[in-house]
Amino acid sequence: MTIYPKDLIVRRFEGNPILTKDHVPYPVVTVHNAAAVKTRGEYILVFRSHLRNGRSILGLARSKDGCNFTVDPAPFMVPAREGVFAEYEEFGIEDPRICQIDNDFFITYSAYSRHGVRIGLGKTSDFRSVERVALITQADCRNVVIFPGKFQGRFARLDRPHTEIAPWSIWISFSPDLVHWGDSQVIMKPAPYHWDQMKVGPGATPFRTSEGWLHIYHGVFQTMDGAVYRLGVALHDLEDPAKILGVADEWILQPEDPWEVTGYVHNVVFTCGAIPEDDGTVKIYWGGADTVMCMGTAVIDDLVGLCLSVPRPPT
Ligand code: BMA
Repeated sequence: MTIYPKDLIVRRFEGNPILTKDHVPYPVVTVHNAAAVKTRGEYILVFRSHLRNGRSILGLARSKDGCNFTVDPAPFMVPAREGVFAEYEEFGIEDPRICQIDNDFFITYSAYSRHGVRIGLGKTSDFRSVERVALITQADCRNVVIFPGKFQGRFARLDRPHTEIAPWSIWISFSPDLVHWGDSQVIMKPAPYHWDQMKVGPGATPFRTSEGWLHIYHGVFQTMDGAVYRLGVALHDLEDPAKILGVADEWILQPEDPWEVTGYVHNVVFTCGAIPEDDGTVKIYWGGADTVMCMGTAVIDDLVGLCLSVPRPPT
């Protein structure tokens, strides 16, 4: 078994946290759980912020280097005020993910209302305005990440339904058009007496490597001091993403910095976005304690190696 020195897998950026509420030119109390994408030389984060009423909206920040971000003057998305979306976004919108398909960027986000939580699908081509496409789950489902590719003519997504009789697990579903989804099956479950034993959920949008689709997910462990959110990695088959080639036994990131250990919710690192670079590294973005945004880099081959050389069973 390989023993990695502290922080060798994910190297935290020395300028963390990269975004806080002080960077936001409108009133918010948190900046966290950002989707991330790189397009035309620009890094974009679509982040979640709590308002002072406890409900969330989405803001947008831009950067030339992936580390130093400037927040747009106005929020990117606020809960819809009319139509079907208004009814299902009444309590706020949270935890976005971005998937690029051709020249369009599809944003999945959690829509909260008195009916539960379901997932909305938005679409933008320029990150200036966003069009709502559809609500793509029933209640109660969260953490939808869409693969940026097609599999035998169909799109694929990972998601995480809630159920009372089994620990919350990662499922996969397929769609011809991004709106209608089916053929659902569970593919990854928490491992008993393991760092992710309480629940697992999709994290960053998966990205292609030579060995498979790399998915950075979150896992939760319940302690006497509350839940601890950490990040792990799983590798999915390139042709059939329902097939998991390996899930790393060890987490790749846990709350350690003061702004990850203490905040709006203690002991949380939670990712909604990672950007693979041409030099073989990946920039991973995560929310710290549901309060700030942080960034770190990892070598993609190291993450793939963890999945394949020290795996735990996926289910
Ligand atoms: C999850 C989601 C995330 C949050 C995490 C830790 O259930 O609500 O948005 O970051 O809990 O509080």
